[in-house]
Amino acid sequence: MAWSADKTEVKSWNEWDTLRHVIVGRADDCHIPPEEPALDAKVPEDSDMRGQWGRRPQETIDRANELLNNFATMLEKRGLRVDRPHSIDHSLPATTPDFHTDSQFGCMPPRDVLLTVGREMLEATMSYRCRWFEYLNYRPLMQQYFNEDPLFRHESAPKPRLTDADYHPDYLSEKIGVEKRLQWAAEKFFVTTEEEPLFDAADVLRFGRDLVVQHGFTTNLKGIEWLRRHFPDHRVHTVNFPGDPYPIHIDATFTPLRPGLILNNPQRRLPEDQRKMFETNDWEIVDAAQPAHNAPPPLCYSSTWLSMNVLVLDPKTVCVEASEVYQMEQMDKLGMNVIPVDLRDAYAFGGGLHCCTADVYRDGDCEDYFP
Ligand code: DAV
Repeated sequence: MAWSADKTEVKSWNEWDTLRHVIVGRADDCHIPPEEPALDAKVPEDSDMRGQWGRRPQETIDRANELLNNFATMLEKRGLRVDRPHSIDHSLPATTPDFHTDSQFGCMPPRDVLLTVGREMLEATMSYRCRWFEYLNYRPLMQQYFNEDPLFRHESAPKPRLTDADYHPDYLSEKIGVEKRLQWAAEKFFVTTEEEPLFDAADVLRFGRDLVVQHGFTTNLKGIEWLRRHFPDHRVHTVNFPGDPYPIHIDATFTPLRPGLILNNPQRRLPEDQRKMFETNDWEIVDAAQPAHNAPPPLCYSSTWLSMNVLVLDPKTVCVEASEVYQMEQMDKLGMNVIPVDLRDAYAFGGGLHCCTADVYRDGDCEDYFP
């Protein structure tokens, strides 16, 4: 049955079928959280974020909200339904019997927290203490979907304890240096241990029957095993991108655009031994274009490769950040219609166009692309 704007239905099996209903994050009350193990490991040693924490400056929050609101309005004008989270108070500390941190993170980006697989939305465990309660920003929407869609499955992965046993202390010593980090990443020695299942939703890409999951700082092997047991009808594949010294989230590294075509970050190429399922099914993996910028904007956790963090609206249409001229040009050559979206001043809040959204409904069903 065709999608209708008057009826809430949760369903999305992949990253590219026609998007009808989406969540767009908000920058409200976003904080730079205090130091904690897994977050520290992600912040480069020369970053302007070292040693800073507290509420983000109001003018940056206002500017990011302006861009996110414009993005939401543009999507609505194209006929999509757009929902927004309800910000909790992120200045409050997060305390459990196992840990304490003095502030939280924000209600950006939703892609990190919510994983939509078919008729289910799954709240990820998360692996940063400051993000432990982040799902609360989305609970009003989850309740609404639960009330309005009789087939919606609202799930939450087991909350992790996040004691010190979850983190390798080696990663926390100052000035490890990029070379050492690259070596550790190649050896699959990450900041998180295998104490308990951990994953962020943004480490997972959905290809119908297949889920491709990055093993890195924010997702450990137990987290991937948990996903495998949780989705018994799926094949779950573990991937690594050894060229990334700060491996969190797959969506600035590996970007499917449509069946048969994936962009791969040329500094973080998928190793040969992990390409088989794509190659034997005639999927093309092409190097993404270079980012247009030499450095991320101020107070930003992410790398310049947010250039390839795009939102696919349908297999022929893609939203690309408006300053990413090389990425837009490449999309055009690949036969995509490009919608430029101004978002760079919101990057600091946790990412680009894919990050700042979460799927609620895409057309299409669960297909087997790798038979
Ligand atoms: O390249 O810094 C950013 C991913 C955000 N979800 C990077 C990864």
